[in-house]
Amino acid sequence: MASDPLVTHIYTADPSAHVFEGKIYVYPSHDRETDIQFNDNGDQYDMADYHVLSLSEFNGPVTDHGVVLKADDVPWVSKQLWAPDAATKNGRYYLYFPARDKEGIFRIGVAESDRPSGPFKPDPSPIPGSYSIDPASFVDDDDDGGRVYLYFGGIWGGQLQCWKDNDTFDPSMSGPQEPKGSDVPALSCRVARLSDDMHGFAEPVRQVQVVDENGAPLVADDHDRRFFEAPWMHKYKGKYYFSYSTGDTHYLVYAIGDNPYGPFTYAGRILEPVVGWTTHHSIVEYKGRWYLFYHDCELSNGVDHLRSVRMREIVYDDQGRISLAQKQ
Ligand code: FUB
Repeated sequence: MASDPLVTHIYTADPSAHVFEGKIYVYPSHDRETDIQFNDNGDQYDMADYHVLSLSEFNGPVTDHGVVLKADDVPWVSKQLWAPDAATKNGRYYLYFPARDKEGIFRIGVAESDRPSGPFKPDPSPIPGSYSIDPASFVDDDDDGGRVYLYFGGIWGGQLQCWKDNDTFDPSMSGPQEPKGSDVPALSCRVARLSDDMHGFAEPVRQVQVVDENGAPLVADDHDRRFFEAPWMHKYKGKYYFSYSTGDTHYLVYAIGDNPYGPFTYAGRILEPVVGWTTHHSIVEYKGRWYLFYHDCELSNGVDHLRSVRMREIVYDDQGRISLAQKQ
């Protein structure tokens, strides 16, 4: 049971939803028509700008705030504005976005605005030490006064497999290459706390580990459960929920931990495969209910790079397990 697309006048994907100023703001990718053939490198996802959407109620009217940032306005970008996210601090708003730099390497940039609907002014260079794709911000309501973290990473076209020790890039590992073998640990999402000015990392980038019910790290061959791309972090009843896409098996899954760095114990699936190759999501609480934002390709009749963002309610059971609400 899919909801209606949030908007149908443009294609949108990779929704990052947050509650800002009493409304839900959604920061999606803006998919566009292209004649680039589908490949494992993701060249067909050739997006050139971002829009921001907002809404005040589940299944209510959605406002498109128009173009808030263009690739042409970012000095370091060559192409492919992929999945963005946003965060706020001290009344300022920050858009985090991945794109290929002039060497074809995915980096993560930041752009700033005085309002959640943009427009956003980009920094002239990507975040130092950033790489790969799919940034997801998380503001922790902890005792330390709201530390902000940025999760990121994606394998295959997202180039995570090309990076060793945060600073060595091996372009020969582009495409669908990842470690193989029954006991080789899976590649993992990255995380770093953001600096107070929100424009850089405050610490070295770390790996996020997902373990099974016995505490063993998930292995690379465990395609049904291992991290592929599209990380998201949210907190529910004091626990940290790390969720992500399994990529080539097309699930949205989650794992639970006791702090923002993990380890996180694999806990199950949130969403079964949708129409289209990619699946990407966010989870947000709004007016006491919880919502999943995701995308599929139903509106484009299955064209993988023309996706539409949708929204569904989720619920938690007594053990904190997530499922889709029966009544939507
Ligand atoms: O939209 C381009 C890429 O497709 C995203 O970065 C991935 O998460 C996948 O949704």
